[in-house]
Amino acid sequence: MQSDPKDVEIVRRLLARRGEVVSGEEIAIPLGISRVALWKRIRTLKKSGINIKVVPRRGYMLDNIEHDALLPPLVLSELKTSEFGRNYHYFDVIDSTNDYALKLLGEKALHGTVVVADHQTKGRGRLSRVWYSPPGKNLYLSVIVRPFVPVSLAFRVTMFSSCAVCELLRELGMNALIKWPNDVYVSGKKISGILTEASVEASGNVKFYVVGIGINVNMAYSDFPIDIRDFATSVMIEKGEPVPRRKLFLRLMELLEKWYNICLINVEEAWMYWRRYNYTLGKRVVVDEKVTGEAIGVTPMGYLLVRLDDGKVERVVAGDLQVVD
Ligand code: BT5
Repeated sequence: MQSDPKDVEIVRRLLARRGEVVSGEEIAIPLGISRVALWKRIRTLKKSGINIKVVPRRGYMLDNIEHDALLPPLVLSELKTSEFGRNYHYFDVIDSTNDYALKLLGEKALHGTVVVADHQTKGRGRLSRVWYSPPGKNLYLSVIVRPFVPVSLAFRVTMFSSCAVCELLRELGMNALIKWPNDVYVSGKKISGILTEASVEASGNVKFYVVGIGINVNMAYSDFPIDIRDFATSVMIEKGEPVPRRKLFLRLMELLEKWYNICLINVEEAWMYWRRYNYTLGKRVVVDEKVTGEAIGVTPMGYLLVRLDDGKVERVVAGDLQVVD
């Protein structure tokens, strides 16, 4: 589901005077549409789930807004970014937002296009692992970004996104930390996972990147499957109360845009943030149950440097990492 700019404007005008009755003329005239056309649009917006009240002979009113709804007119009427999220594709249910972005939108899509779903039936992690994606609780989104680095530096795409997620959660008062290569952790548990995928031409040039981000927002402990319950957390668990999902999404768009631009202009600043709020560096780690030692750094390509117990330094390209102390 996408949104017509006029629908977005209708919602914006009602939101600006939230709780007040706004007459049909006050909306229809500036939009250059008739009152009947306005009524038809309002009817469609209501059907899509936006709770606009019709007050006979007086006009329309929006007061009780669902804070978790991610419907396009609600999101777009409040979005403050210049590129990220401006092109917004929303689904109540989809297999995987990354699959849709890679296969169906692909190179036709503008930079910053976002695919969002309330529920994923085949949410994926790396190596086709499952990303648990129940409805109504969390954020699942994929952002399409222009290739600003070659595929060898794709880690920077994961890096700018993890800086954005980390800052988002830190703004909420959580001690969020970035775990190499693609997770954000709070209280030693996974709260967010990022899956960066590139569409590459035969020549090796990147056509576009898709950054898939899953953030656990309003899941309770018992909502998680038993096997990950003790290793995963959510914003609600950490804060002790539910948080409005749309507000979180809107701020995430701003922070993604901010960190993308930082990466373009001064990647060292992004590295500094990434290192400062890192969960991995300086810790004793085990990667893929094979490499054990101290994580001492990350190369510009995103490889983890591990100092083994015999003093040799091993470069780890990818893998599953456990922090052991
Ligand atoms: C990731 O993979 O952490 C990347 C997850 C990316 C998900 C987003 S959602 C939007 C977009 N569309 C998609 O289809 N995917 C992206 P990985 O590092 O492989 O971690 C996967 C592992 O995390 C699983 O094997 C579980 O152990 C654990 N896990 C699964 N669901 C989880 C959840 N909701 N919260 C915390 N941990 C989870």
